[in-house]
Amino acid sequence: MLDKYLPQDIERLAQEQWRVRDAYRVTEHATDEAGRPRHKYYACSMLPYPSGKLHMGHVRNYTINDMLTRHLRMKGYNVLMPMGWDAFGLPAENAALKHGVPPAQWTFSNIAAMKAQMQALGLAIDWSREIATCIPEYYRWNQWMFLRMLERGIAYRKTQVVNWDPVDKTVLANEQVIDGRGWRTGALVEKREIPGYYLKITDYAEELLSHVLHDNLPGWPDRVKKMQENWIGKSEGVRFAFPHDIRDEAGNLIQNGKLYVFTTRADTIMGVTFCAVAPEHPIAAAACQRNAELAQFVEACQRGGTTEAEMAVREKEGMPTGFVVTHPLTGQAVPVWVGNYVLMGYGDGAVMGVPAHDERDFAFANKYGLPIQQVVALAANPGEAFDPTVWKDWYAQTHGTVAVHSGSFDGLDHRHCVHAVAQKLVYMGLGEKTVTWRLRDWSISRQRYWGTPIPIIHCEEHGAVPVPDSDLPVVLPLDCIPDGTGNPLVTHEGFHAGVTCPICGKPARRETDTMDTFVDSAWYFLRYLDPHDTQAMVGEGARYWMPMDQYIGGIEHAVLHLLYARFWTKVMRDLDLIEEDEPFTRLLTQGMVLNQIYSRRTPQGGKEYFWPQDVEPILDEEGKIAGATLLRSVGGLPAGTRIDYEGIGTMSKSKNNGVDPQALIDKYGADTARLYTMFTAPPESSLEWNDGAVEGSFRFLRRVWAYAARFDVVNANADAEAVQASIAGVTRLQDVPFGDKARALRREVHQVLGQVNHDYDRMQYNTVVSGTMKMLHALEDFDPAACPGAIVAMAEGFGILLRCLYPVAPHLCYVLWQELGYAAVLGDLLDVPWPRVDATALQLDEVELVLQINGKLRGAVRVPADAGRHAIEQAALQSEAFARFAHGATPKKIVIVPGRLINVVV
Ligand code: ANZ
Repeated sequence: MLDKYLPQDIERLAQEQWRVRDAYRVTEHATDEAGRPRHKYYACSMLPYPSGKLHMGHVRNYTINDMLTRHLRMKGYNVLMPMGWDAFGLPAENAALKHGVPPAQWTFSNIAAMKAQMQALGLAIDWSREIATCIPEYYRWNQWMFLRMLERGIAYRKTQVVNWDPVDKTVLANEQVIDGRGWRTGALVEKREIPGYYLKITDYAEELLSHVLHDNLPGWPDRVKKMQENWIGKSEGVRFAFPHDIRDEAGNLIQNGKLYVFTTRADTIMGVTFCAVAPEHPIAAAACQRNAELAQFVEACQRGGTTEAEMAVREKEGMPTGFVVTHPLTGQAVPVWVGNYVLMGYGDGAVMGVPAHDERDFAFANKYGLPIQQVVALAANPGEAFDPTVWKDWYAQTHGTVAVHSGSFDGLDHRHCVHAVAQKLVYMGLGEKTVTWRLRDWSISRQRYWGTPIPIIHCEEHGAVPVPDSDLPVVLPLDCIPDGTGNPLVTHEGFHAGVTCPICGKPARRETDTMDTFVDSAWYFLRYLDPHDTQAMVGEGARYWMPMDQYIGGIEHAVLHLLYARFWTKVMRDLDLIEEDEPFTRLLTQGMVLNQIYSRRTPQGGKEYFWPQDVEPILDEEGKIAGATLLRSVGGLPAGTRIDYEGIGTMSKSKNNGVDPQALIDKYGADTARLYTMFTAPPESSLEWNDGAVEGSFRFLRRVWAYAARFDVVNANADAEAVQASIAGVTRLQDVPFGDKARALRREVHQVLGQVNHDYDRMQYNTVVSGTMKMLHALEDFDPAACPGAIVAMAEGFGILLRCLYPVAPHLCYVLWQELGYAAVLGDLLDVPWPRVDATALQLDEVELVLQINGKLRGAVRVPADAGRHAIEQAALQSEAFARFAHGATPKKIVIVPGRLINVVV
C-alpha cells in the first residue's frame, strides 16, 4: 500500500470499478441474501437546470442524497437515486441570443459537462434512468397529460395579461421586466391581453391545504408547510354588495348596480367610511372616462408590478372616483375611491374601507383626510379613549373585543358579530358567508420557443382543436436561434408545414406557445421510475417506488414547484395513473452556501465585485472584517487597491463570490469536497465558506490514509496467522480475549458508533463526520504493545470507521476496504451490512464511585461495573479513605447512588 494519500488516483480507480460493475443500477426485483425482497427506498434531489457548471449548492444537495443512499443500501434497502435535467427555459434562449447557438446545442453540451462533474463526485446515481425534459420522449407526456386535462376541464383557455415589449414586439417573462421596462430595449412595458391556457389548481385547493394542515405530511419541515398554507391562502369571510346607481358611458348600470366586496371583518361594517376599488375595476374605468387625471393615475398604477410582495411595500395612494355607493345597513352614501393597494385578482377587486381597524385603510384615510370611525373596542375596557391619529395594533384584534358604535350589534364579540352581520345581509339579499382563496389557476402558456409545444391546432372554422394522441409528440424544432424579437416558432416553416385541422382536414396553424417549465418539473420524479416506457407515462416502476421516501432540495422551491408537483400528482391519481395522494413523504430543504462579498464602486458609479480569493481582509480591533485590499492585480486594478466588504451572502455569479467545485476537486479530490460540505454545517443550516476548513477536511482524510498504511505495516510484519486473525477476528469477536486497553478502545469506538447511527437516522451528517474523527483519534492514540487482542480491536475499530465514513468519502473508504483485506472477509463495501453497536463492548469493567463520609468528600473507590450492593459496601468499608477518616466508627447507614457515589453515615 502507498504511504501517500493521492485522491486523484484513488478516485479514478474506485469510479472505474463502479462503472465496470454498473454498481448503482437498481431494479424493482432486488432481494437480500435469503432471497427476500428488499424494502424499497426512493431518495431524490431536485433536478438541476443545466447551466453548464455545478455550483457548491449542487454539491451539497447531491452529497446529502448520496450519503442517504449509500447508508441505506448497507442497511439492506433497495435504494434509488436518479438524476435528470430541467432542460427547458429562458437561460438557454438568452445564451442563444448572446452566442448565436441554438438552445438545444447549448443545453446538451451543458448537460454533458455537468454530468462529467457529477460523475467525478462519485455519486451513486443510477444513470440508466437519466432524463432530460427537453427530449420528445419526455415532453410528449406533458402534452398527453395536457390533453387529458383539457378533456376533463382541468385545462382551459382564457385571456391572460402579459408583458409586451413594444420595441422588440415580444412578450416578456416577469423576470425580463426591470422597473417596468424591457430588459433588452429599456422600453416601457405594456400590459396586453392574449389567450392562454390555465390549469385549474384551484379545484384542488381544499385538498392541497388539508393535507398540509392535517398532518398528511409529517416528514415535511413546518416552515415549508406554513409557506404552502399561506400561498393557498384560505380566507373565510363575507361577500356582500353596496347598492349603487353608477352607469357607464352608454348609460348601463355597472355590475347590475352592486359593488361587491369581500371582507374577513364583517363585524366592522358600521365603521365603513369609504370604499376602494382596484385600478382595473369597471367602476374605475367608468370614472376614467370622465376624469383625465384619474385616467393618468390608473395608468401609472398599472405600470408597476402587481405581485402581492410589491403591493405590500408600495406607498398607499388613491384618487376619488366622484361616485358614491349606498351603505347596505345605514343607507348612507359612501364615496368610492381607486386605491393602488386593492388587487383586481383577489376577492371582488374592491374593499370596504374601515380605517379604524385595518392598517392599510388607516394609512389611506390619514393621507386623504377621510373620516375614521371606531367600531371595535377591547372588551376589558370598552371606554378606552380612541385616538384616530395613531395606529394601534389592538384595533385590528379579533380576540377579546366587542362591537361599539354599531347600533344593534353593540356588545357582540367578533365571532357573533360577524355572524349577525352576515345573517342580516343574507336576509336583505345582499350577501353571504364565503371562502376566498389566494391561490390562482396556473397559467401555463408561454410565448417562448424553448419549451414543450402546447398540442393545439388553430382552425378558422373549428377554433382551438386538440392534437390527436396518435400525432403526439408535437416535436419542437431544434434549429431555432431566438434573436430577441419574439418566438421563432411563429415563423418556423417546418413547424407549420402541412398542418391541417384534425376535425375538417383543412389547412390550419399550430399553436406556437410552449408550456411553463414548472410543468416539466411537476412530475419528472415519476418518469425516473419507468424511463424507457414508450407506451405509458408511468407504469410498474411507479407502483413499486412511489411515494418518494425522501426529497431533497432548496427552500426556494418551497412554494411553486412543490405545490405544482403535489397538484399534478393528485390529477394523475384522479386519472388512475398512480395511487398516491401525495408524492413526497419526507422533504429536506438544505441550507444555502454562503461566502463573503467584496465590491468596489466604479468611477462610473457602477459596482464591481471581487472574488474573495483575490482579496486580503482588513480586520478592525474586534477582529471583524472592515474592508479589504486586492492581493494581486485584478481587471487593471493594482494589488493593494482598497475594496469594500459587504458581508456574507449566498454564493452567486452576480456577486462573484462563488467557489467552483471543480477547482476543489482538482486540488483535493471529490472526497474532500464532499466531506467539507457535510462537515461544516447540518444539512438544513446555511454553510459559510471557509478555505481553512477545506484544508482541514483534506488533512483528516490524509490521516485516515496514514493510519491505514500504518495498520497495513502492522499486519504485514506479523506472521501470516496474525494477519488473518486481525481481520477475520472481527467476525468472531466473542472468542477473542481482549486486554484492558483493547477493551477501552472497543468501548470508545462502539460508543461513538451509537451516536453516529443516531445521527445517520436523523440525517445530521455534520456530526456523523465528527464521530468518525473521534474514532480516528481513539485508534491513533491506542498503544497495542503487550495487549492481548490489540490487533483485532484495531481491525474491528478501523473497519467500523471505514463504514461510517464511506457514505461521505466513498472513494477513499472503498479502496482501503479492499487494500486492507476487509472485502475478502466481510464482502464488498457497497453492500456490506451496516455495523452494529456491540452491547458487550459498551460495558464498563470498573466504575469509580465518589466516597463520602457523613456527606463529606473523602476519596473514591473502584468496583467492578456489575458489582452488587454488598460488594460496593465492602469495597467502601475496606478502603484506605474509610479507615483514615472514620476512625473506627461503625457505619449507621450507607447510601449508594449507582454509578456515581457512596455515602457512609457514621
Ligand atoms: C374590511 C376590513 C376591516 C378588513 C378590517 C380587514 C380588517 P385576507 O385575510 O388576506 O383574505 N381585501 C379584500 N379584497 C381585497 C383586494 N381585492 N385587494 C386588497 N385587499 C382586499 O384579507 C381579507 C381582507 O383584505 C378583507 O377584509 C379586505 O379588508 C381586504 F378591520 O375588509 B377587510
